[in-house]
Amino acid sequence: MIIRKGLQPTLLEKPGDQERIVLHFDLDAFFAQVEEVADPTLRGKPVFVVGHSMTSGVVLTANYEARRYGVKTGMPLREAKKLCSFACLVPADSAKYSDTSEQIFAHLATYSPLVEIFSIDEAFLDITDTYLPWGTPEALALAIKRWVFENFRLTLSIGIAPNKLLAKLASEWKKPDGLFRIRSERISEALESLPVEKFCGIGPRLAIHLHQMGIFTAGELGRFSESILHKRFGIMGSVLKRMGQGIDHSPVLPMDYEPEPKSMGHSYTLTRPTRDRESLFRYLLWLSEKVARRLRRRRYEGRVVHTVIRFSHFETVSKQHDFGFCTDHGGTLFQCAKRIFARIDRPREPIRLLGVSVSDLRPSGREGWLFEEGLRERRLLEALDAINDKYGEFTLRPAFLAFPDDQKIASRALQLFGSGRH
Ligand code: TTP
Ligand code: MG
Repeated sequence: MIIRKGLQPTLLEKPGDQERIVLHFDLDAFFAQVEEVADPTLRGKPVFVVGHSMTSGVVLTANYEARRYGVKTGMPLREAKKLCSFACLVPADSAKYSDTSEQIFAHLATYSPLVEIFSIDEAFLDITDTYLPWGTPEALALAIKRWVFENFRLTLSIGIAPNKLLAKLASEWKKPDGLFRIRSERISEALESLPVEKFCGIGPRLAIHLHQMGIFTAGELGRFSESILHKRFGIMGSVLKRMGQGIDHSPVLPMDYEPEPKSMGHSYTLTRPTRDRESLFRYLLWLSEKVARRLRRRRYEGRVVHTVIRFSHFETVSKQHDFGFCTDHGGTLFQCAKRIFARIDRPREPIRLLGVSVSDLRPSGREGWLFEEGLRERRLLEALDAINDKYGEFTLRPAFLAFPDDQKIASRALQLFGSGRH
C-alpha cells in the first residue's frame, strides 16, 4: 500500500487519501487479431473486419498493418478500400470474439477481485491491494500480457495510473503491445499538451465546443475557469475541469456489480385487445407477481405503484399511487394496481397492453414483516420463491393463475388474493 507523497492537493479527494493503482487492459485491434489467429495466412497483411454484407457498411476494425494506410475504425468501407485496396476483408464473427473475451476476463479476476469490464476487449483492474506478490504493478501487467499471449496468441496494451481516466489514457500511449504507467508526480507533465479529444468521454462534437473556447489541450482545460465551464456545460463543466487536472475518483466496480435500480416493472401485450375484466385482472395479477418476484430476488421493496394501460387505438395512459409504505408482496401490488386500473379504465374500450411497475425502491427488510404476523407471511413467500427458483417460474402460483379455466375457483381465488387472505 502506497501513501501518496508530495502530490498536489487538488488531485486528492481529501488529504491522506490512499493512492490507488488502476490498470487498464485493452486488446490490440481485437477482432482483426482474433481473425489472424484463426487464419494465419492473414498475418502480416492488412486486414479489415467488416459486416456480413462485405461490400458496404463500415470497417469495424483494421489491424495495425492496415492502419498504416490511414484506415480507421468506423470508416466507410468504400473510403477504406481507396486507402488500402489490397486489404483482406473478413466478416465479423461476434460469437468468436465474445467467447475469447469472456475467457480472458475470467482470468483477469485472478489478479484482483475488482475487475470492471468496460467493453468487449477492455477492462479496468484495481490492483492496489493485490500487486505485491508480483513485486510491482508493471510485473503484474507483464504477467497478464504473457498469459494472454501464451493462451490466445493475442497482444494487448496496458496502462497503469492512479485512476481509471489516466489508466485508459496510458494504455493508448504505447499501442500496440504496450505498457505505460503514469505516476502521480508526472500527471501534470503527461496532460500538459495532450489534445482534449484523447479523453474517453470527449467526442468530436464536445471537442469542437472546447476548441471554440480556446481549449485544445488537457493542460488548458485543467486551468480553465470552472464557472465559465459550468455556465457553458452545466454540471459537466466541473467534470471537464477535473478531467483536465487528471482527477477521477470513480471506483473500479466488481464484475457482479449491478447499479441501484430506480424502478422495476413488467408489461404485457395481449395477443388480441380485450374488454374482459376477469382476464385483464388475471394479467394484472400475473404482472404484479412477476414484479414482486423480481423485487424479492434483488432484495428491494417499493412504495409507489404505477399501472399503465394501452387502449386498442394505441392511446397509453398511466397513473401511480403512493402506498406510504414499502412492499415486495404480489398481492399487495395487485390490489393497488387494480385500484389504479379502475381510475384509468374506459369499460367500452378494449385494452391491448398492461403494465405494472414499482418505484421509490429501497433495500428490503426494514418494515412490517419484522413483526410476528408479517414474519410468517415472509417465510411462506421465501419458501414459495425457493421452490419457483428450483423448479421454474410460477411452478407455485396463486390459485387464480393456477385455475384460469375454472371460473368459480378463479374468481374466488382472485377475491381472496386481492384481499391478502390466501
Ligand atoms: P477497440 O478496443 O476500440 O479497438 P481495437 O481493439 O480494434 O483497436 P485498439 O488496438 O485501438 O484497441 O474495440 C474493440 C473491438 O470492438 C474492435 O476490434 C472492433 C469492435 N468495435 C466495433 O465493432 N465498433 C466500434 O465502433 C468500435 C470502436 C469497436
Ligand atoms: Mg482494443
